[in-house]
Amino acid sequence: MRSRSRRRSVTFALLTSLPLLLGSCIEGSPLDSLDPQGPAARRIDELGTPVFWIAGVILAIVLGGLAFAMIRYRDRGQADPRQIHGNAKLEVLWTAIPIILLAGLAVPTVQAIFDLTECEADAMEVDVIGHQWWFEYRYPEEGITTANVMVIPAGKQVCLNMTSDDVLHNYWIPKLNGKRYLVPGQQTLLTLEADQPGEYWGQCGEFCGLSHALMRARVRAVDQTDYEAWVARMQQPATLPADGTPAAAGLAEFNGICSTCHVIEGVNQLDKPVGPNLTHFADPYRNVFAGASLERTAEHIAEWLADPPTIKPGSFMPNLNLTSDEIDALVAFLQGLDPTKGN
Ligand code: HEC
Ligand SMILES: [Cu+2]
Repeated sequence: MRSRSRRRSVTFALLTSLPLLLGSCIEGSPLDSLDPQGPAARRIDELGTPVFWIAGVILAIVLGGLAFAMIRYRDRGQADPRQIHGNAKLEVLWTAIPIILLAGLAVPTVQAIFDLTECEADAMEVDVIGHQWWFEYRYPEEGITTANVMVIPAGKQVCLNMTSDDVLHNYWIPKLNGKRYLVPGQQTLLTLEADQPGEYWGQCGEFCGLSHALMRARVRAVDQTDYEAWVARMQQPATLPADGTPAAAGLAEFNGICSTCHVIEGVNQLDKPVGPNLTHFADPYRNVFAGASLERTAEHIAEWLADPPTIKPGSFMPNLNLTSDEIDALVAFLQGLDPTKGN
């Protein structure tokens, strides 16, 4: 009985640690925090790597000593060795070494923590607002409001002023920086800078309710000229459909049902919109939606409109019982909200 239950717990331990072990072999995963792609993430990595090696050497020494003692002095029926108590020299030594090590590590760590909370004077600003379960981005100087995908120029520091509209959230783009809380009623600060143009994935880092796992984020870094072109088109009002097209029927639906929660500039205004700003929903850079959990394809938009809470449990966009004709018209309308197509 005893040995069977022991065997079972060993199997259990092996099986549960196997995925963890294999997970660490994944190459090129988008949320890899050991693959820094910007100065802030690199700063953290440069701190973590030496600590890892120091801790690794200590682990090897301690486990090696333990294994040696277990084998060399195992019970072979020999007589008890001489009993001793305490050794002042050794105890001072193994208290002093960890103190010196920890104090030595604390200096660069505290330094990095303070450096990472500072924005450069010429940094660009973006306000990040957390909502259950999506991130909103506002560019105060440019007058832009968008959601899910934050567009930034590569090679430039972006200073994020962050807060939350409801509960605690946590903004985390592992390849660009560590994570920081979004706190209701408070401002917190984080910097982002990407060395190269590219797509950087993120994830809300604080359990914030039912659809926390589907509260993701994208940062898209682009060349300065592409960034300026994006800003210019985002500052335009929405691209609206021509009369008589299927998309025009979608615009009518929007005005009837959706305009109480969503804003489309050039169509409606709200004091406090509940849902994401949809003005340029189909901009080529805004390739994901619903908390960056879905690719922006016609099929996904149709599934979303049919019943948001089945896709994101607890979603504050209710099932609006739309007919399939209404959904088709709305998909055409939403996919037409592309500022690169012009009015
Ligand atoms: C009661 C408020 C409410 C109404 C009414 C509403 N929505 Fe939403 N909508 C939301 C909220 C909240 C979200 C964010 C959901 C999430 O990501 O968790 C959302 C998300 C969306 C998104 C995804 C946007 C993005 O970029 O992530 C689309 C598209 C959308 N709604 C379209 C519509 C359309 C079309 C209608 C009308 C048929 C509509 N909504 C009606 C509240 C509403
Ligand atoms: Cu969250």
